[in-house]
Amino acid sequence: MTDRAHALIVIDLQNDFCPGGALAVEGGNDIVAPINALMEDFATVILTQDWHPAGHSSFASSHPGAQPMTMTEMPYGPQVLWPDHCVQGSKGAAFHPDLRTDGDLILRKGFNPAIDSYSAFFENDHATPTGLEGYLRTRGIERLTMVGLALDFCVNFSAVDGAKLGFDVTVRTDLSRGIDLDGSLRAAMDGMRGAGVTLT
Ligand code: VGL
Ligand code: ZN
Repeated sequence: MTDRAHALIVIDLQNDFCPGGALAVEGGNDIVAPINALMEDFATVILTQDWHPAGHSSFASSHPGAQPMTMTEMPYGPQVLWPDHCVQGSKGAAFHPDLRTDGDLILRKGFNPAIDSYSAFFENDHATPTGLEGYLRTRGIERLTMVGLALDFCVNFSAVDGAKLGFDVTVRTDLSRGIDLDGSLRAAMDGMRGAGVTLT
């Protein structure tokens, strides 16, 4: 029997995060087929899509002289400056062509020009909600399994926020891949564990 209170959240499985993309995560392609298969086991499937306007404040190109993969200080705190990626409507922002996209909800995030949004629940100010919490609660969903890209950024922040909000969160690390910027993967695993996320 499918557990109606348990949703699968597939994070940012988009061309720009896969090999050949602007912010490619090693092995990103390998998780597409098994994630498609996993969808069969869930009554509710949600996909998130990183969805930035051109010139987004998280792009190094928007900060004169800044190099990608360096840090800056934003009004809401420290922020990694990324290569331009997942620009709204671009091929890079599209889902991996082999990914099943017939899920229940596609949640776009990162569209606010001034704030990045790693988490599916809150923008990077940790205060502006995306509305996902309300969607899940009004549908009676209590348990979340998360998979996708990148394990140390959007999967990590989504999992920790979900756990903080009281959802029972499992991250399938075998169906996720990380960027690993300056030890970010290790820190993310420790942070998720500390927040009560189950890592498998
Ligand atoms: C992501 C960096 C920038 C992610 C999104 O999906 O993990 N990482 N934007
Ligand atoms: Zn992004």
